[in-house]
Amino acid sequence: MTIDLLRLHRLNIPLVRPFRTSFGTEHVRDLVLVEAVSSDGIRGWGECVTMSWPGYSAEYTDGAIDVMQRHLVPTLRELPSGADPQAVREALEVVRGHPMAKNALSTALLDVWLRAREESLGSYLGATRERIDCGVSVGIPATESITALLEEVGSYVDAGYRRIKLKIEPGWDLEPVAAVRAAWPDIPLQVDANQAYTRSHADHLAQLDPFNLNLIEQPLHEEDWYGHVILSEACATPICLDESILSVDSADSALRFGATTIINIKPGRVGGYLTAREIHDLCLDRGVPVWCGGMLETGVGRAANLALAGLPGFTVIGDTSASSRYYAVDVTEPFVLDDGRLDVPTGPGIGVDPLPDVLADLTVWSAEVRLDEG
Ligand code: NPQ
Ligand code: MG
Repeated sequence: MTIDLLRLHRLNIPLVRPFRTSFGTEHVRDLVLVEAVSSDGIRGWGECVTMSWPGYSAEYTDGAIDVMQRHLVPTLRELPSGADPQAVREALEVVRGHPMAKNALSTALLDVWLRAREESLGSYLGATRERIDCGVSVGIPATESITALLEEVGSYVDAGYRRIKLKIEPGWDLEPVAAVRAAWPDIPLQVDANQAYTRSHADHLAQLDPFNLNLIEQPLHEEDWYGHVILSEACATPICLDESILSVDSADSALRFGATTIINIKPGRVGGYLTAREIHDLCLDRGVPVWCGGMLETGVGRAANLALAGLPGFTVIGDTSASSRYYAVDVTEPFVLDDGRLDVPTGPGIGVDPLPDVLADLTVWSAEVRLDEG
C-alpha cells in the first residue's frame, strides 16, 4: 500500500460563542484538515490545530499550509512506500519547528496505516480506558461580568462537565475564581493564563491558593523556565506548563528543573501522537500526572485526542469537550456528552470520518498534492 495523494481542506467554522483568552478573541475557527488517500482507496485524516494568526504559538494557518506544501510534503516523498509511523515522524524531523503542521500530516498518514490494519488509534497508542471524563475551558466574558461568567459556567455544570477551567489574565483572576469557587465549592477547578503574567506577579498568583485549584496553567512566557520555578516555589497551587512543552526533551527538562509538576499534552503542540505518547510514558514513569489539552478541534482532532486521553497516565481531567462546546455543526458526527464523559472511538484509525456535505459547506479553500511524484 502506498499513499498517493494528500488533500488539504481549509475550513472556517463559526464558534457558538466568541472565545476570549489573554491573547485575544476568536470568533471563527480557521483550520486545515489533511486527507491522505492510499493506492487502495483508504482515506485517513489529520487536523492542523493552528489559529489564523500567531497568538497562541508561532504557528498560524497560512504558515502551516506553506510549510506543508513547500517543505514537509517533499520530505514525505523521500520515504519508502508503506513507511511505518515512526519512520514518518523521523522524516519530518529534518524541518525545524512547525509541530502543528507535522502533527496534521503524520496523523493523516497514521490514520491510513491503522485503517489498513483495522486497528483503532486507541488500541495502537495503548489506551486502557473506554470513556473519558470531560472538562471544559471557559473564556473571559466579553462583558467582563461575573454574572455572565457564572451563567456560562452554570450551563456547563448542568451539561455534566466534570471540571471547569477558567481563562485568566491580569485584572481577571482572583474575583472570577472566588465567585466560581463560592458557587460550586466542590467542583474540580483550574485556571489558564496563556503566558499573561510576569515573575513579579508571583505573590499575586499565590493569592489563588485558598481556592483549592488543581493547577495554574502557563502563567508566564513560554521560554521563562526559571520564572516558572520561582512561581512553583511561591504558590502552593501546582504549576502546569502548556505552551512551553514542545518535545520529550522540554518535558523532561521542565520536570527536572521543577518548572512544572503536571503537564498538559497537546499532540499538535508536540508534533504528533507518537511524541505525545512518549511524553506520557516519561511522565507515567515518574508519577507525574498528565492531561489532554484542546485546541478547539473538530470531530477529527477530538476523536484522536480521546484515544490519547485513554492512556493510563491521563489521570487529570482534560479539555476534551463535546462538539457543542464550540460548534453548532461539527464536521463529523457530533461528540455528545454522556454523564460528563465521551467514548474513545473504537473503529479503525481515528474512528470517525468527516461528513461530506458538512465538509463541503465549511470549506473555504482546498488543494491536492501528489505524494508519488516530485
Ligand atoms: C489552551 N485551549 O489550553 C488552549 C488555547 C486556545 C481549550 O483553552 C482558536 C484555536 C482559539 C485554538 C483559543 C483551550 C483558541 C485556540 C485558545 C486555543 O491554552
Ligand atoms: Mg493552555
